[in-house]
Amino acid sequence: MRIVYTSLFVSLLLLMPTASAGKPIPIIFDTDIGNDVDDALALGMIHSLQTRGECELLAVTITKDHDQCAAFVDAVNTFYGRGDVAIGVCHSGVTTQQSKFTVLAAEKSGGADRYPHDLRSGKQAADAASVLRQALASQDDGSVVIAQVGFSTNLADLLKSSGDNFSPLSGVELVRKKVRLLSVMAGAFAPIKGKDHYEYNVVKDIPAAQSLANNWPGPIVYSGFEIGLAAAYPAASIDRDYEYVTHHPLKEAYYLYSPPPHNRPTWDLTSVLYGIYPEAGYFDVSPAGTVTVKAKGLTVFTADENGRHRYLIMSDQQRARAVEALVQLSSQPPETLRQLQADQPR
Ligand SMILES: [Ca+2]
Ligand SMILES: [Ca+2]
Repeated sequence: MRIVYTSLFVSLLLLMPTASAGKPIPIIFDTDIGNDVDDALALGMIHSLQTRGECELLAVTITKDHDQCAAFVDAVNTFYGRGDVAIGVCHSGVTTQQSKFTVLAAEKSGGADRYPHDLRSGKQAADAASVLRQALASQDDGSVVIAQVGFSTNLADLLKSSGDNFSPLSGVELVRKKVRLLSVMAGAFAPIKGKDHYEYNVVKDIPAAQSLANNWPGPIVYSGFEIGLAAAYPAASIDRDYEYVTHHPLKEAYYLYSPPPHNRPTWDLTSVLYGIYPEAGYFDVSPAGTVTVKAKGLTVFTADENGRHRYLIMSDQQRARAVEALVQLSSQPPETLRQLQADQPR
């Protein structure tokens, strides 16, 4: 019996690598949540990773300029038992249209919120740059990972910021001091169907993407469009793996955005996976270099041993392993499962 237990334990250890020895990685999630559903799955992954002791979600900052996004994020965080995570918003005018799925924040079941939350609107949330500064200032030097999976608007604003109540440091100095790694979903580093690809997260705010590439003082690893495209989320999982509650915000968001049998690319999920497990071999990285964001939003990589940028590379073998990890992490039940099952109106 002991042998069986031990081998099970060992295979569980092999299944998911551990991050750093001991301390959970402090992570900030910067997202255009609402524009596509991969942001929602990526947020679910972060909660599962926190449940596993691998990370601690410090804040979620939003680059889609619509008031319902913050309410939706608070609803998802509350679903996972972490409704007090700081949420910051932008006033950028970038992608102001109604999302297909953040409407879930306003959905009722049995006369109450289907997904309880107390942040009712982005109007009640703080400015993202301020939330970022507070989160960074609170952490140990060289410790924080940021996953940026939308536009670079908020991080460009952070770089422009000056000293405040949270820290006397400028934005650039605060980043230099506190951030370990910036894991970004943006750009494209391989042709798509034989052509240059002008990637959405860059194109929607080109000046911010340029500012990030030019002025971010630390390492950036880009997950290009081609990575998430090649590692689609198996839609069968949406119908199979989220049935532990009557209403699941990730499953319902997926259905509202583009329902099964559509296998949605895992763009944003790949940046979270790399951000927490950079050494685990889910991906390879390019040699060091510099990403230049051209006037129309094309991303061009130039190798340079002193460069601060790299981009992800994925083999077929790595893809199978990455997709398995992304499915396991996105669909893992929350710690609050029993309470959710008791609370949800049938
Ligand atoms: Ca809340
Ligand atoms: Ca996104």
